[in-house]
Amino acid sequence: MATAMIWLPPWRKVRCPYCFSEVALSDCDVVSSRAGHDVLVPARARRRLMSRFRIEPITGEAAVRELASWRCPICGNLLPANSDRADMVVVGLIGGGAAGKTHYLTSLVQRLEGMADLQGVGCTRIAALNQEVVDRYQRDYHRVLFEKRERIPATPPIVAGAENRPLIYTLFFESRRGRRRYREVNLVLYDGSGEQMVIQQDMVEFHPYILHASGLILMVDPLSMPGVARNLPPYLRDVPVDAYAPVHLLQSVLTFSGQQRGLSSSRGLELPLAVTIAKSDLLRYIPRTLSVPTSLRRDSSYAGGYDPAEALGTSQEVAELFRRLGDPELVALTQQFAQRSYHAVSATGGPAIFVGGGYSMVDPVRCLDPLFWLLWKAGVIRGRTD
Ligand SMILES: Nc1nc2c(ncn2[C@@H]2O[C@H](COP(=O)(O)OP(=O)(O)OP(=O)(O)O)[C@@H](O)[C@H]2O)c(=O)[nH]1
Ligand SMILES: [Mg+2]
Repeated sequence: MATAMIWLPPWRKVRCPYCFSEVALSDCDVVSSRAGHDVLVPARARRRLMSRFRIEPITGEAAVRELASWRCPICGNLLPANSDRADMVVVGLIGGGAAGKTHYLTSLVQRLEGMADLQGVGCTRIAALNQEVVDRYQRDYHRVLFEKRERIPATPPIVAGAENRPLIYTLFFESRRGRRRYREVNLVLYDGSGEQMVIQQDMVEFHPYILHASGLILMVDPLSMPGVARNLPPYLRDVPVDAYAPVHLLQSVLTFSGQQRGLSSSRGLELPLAVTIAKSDLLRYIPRTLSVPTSLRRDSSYAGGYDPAEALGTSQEVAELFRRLGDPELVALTQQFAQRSYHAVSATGGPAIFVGGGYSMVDPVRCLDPLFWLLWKAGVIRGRTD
């Protein structure tokens, strides 16, 4: 099946994007993605000493015909077929129920697929990991919000025996490093039921991505910000919110991540946190005296590259707003994250219309800001001035 060998350093392991175990590719069967997952090259056939250091890339006609890939020996899921060469960035969306995570994810992917912003930061192509990801994004996200212009239903909790499936996209960057022409980055986007993730035991069992993410995007519902909620007209306050959910979540992240890394929870965590005010369109309905910067209404563009100074300026504006109008306990908790940034996004551009509950138009604002900050932090994209 293979046309060439790749030498891998013996210590090189890849992380499974589903169970987050570290596995050596030499321990993984190469299997077909077709139903039944026939084993094409068993791991044991490669268990001779040298084969631990030489990995056959999955190439060739048979590999394409079978959509061959490595199978994680721990959870049985198929690893991305580019696992021998790609970097992985796991972005975890967190937030309480109805905070706006799923609508945000929908608008984020739609904007990434538009390519103009990705090209601006040096990415030449984006590709969904497989047909399942294409179909699932189209069916559960894009069609509902952008074609039918309806609200996406709440994300169901994961039940025992099931697992949370991320959306995975490969970003291709032109590279002059080494012999490869492209650098590949697997962007793993995780969402989950907010109601479930605030229960500590369920978070650890069903949403392990929260503790294995390269960075987190915390979606904060403006209705959970006291200074916003009390100033909004009642018809926009029709949804009950668990205002304490983000506090609970960050407390859990700090405790468990600290424990995982062997730190005392009082030390700032290095995990990047993008604190993101969701549904920023609602901020238009609060009195002008609360002085929400109008710049937050304008969409951002990265077609000319990523400007860290500009991103920092916007973050400082949002941080100030967050301190003024947000829950003081949450504000203080976010400050425990040594690497943090503040953002305000609108996935829809406006509230759903009263009659029918759908959207007259969907016009997202600033959805790329939190993700591009995380990608910049992870070293995936360069700033214009870096
Ligand atoms: N005004 C406004 N409403 C939004 C926006 N995004 C989401 N909503 C509304 O907020 C509600 C909840 O949004 P979701 O994206 O489903 O929230 P979630 O965080 O995924 O919730 P769970 O799946 O229950 O965890 C929906 O009724 C949306 O219509 C936005 O950008 N602006
Ligand atoms: Mg959801």
